[in-house]
Amino acid sequence: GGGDAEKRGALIVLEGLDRSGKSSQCRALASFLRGRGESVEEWRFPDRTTAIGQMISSYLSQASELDDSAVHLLFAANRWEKRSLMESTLRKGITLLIDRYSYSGVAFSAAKGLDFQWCRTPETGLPAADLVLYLDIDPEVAASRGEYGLERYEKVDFQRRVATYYQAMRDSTWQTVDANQSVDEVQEALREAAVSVIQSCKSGAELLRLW
Ligand code: FDM
Ligand code: MG
Repeated sequence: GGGDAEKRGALIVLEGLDRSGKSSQCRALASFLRGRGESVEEWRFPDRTTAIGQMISSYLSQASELDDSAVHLLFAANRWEKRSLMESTLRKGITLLIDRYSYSGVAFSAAKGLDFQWCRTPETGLPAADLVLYLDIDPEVAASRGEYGLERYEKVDFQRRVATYYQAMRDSTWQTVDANQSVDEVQEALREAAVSVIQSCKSGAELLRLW
């Protein structure tokens, strides 16, 4: 244990169904943490800015078709192409707040009928989240939110299947927050969990790998 590990940032992931409020909660959580003097970067997957991300984005907006397994591997490759930047950022003491990660990768592809274990394999070796904040929302409530249904996976029956695969991946790093509550109540729950995991990463908690 050198000095670097003692000061590393935390890898915090927000997960949940489409329209569960992840993006706005991420933004609010980042500014809260910055207000406490933490260094924080907000990331999201898919990262649509890279060449791989553009293929994914075109697929999601239904402008192109791709084989289910091929697109699964593209989502994973989109994380691998960010792996070294993720690790060096954390080592600088910067906390990463990431909107979706490997858990989305597995849950959405498994919900299409791909084998759950096969889906996990290309994620193996990526940095594991120190904390997964799962925003638990009723798919019907999510569907009633603005602009739902524009992208490929935004259908209630599909999202219900996604939720069952998310449940299958829960481990000790997960905290489930009831996202049917008000925006402020959800934020309150996220803040507590985030502050505490940032502290344990500063005190030397090791960065683990999936899975
Ligand atoms: N999604 C996201 C996947 O299917 N696999 C993945 O690895 C990731 C990160 O892409 F429906 C799905 C989840 C969602 C869609 O995500 C776009 P955003 O958060 O709405 O951009
Ligand atoms: Mg979406």
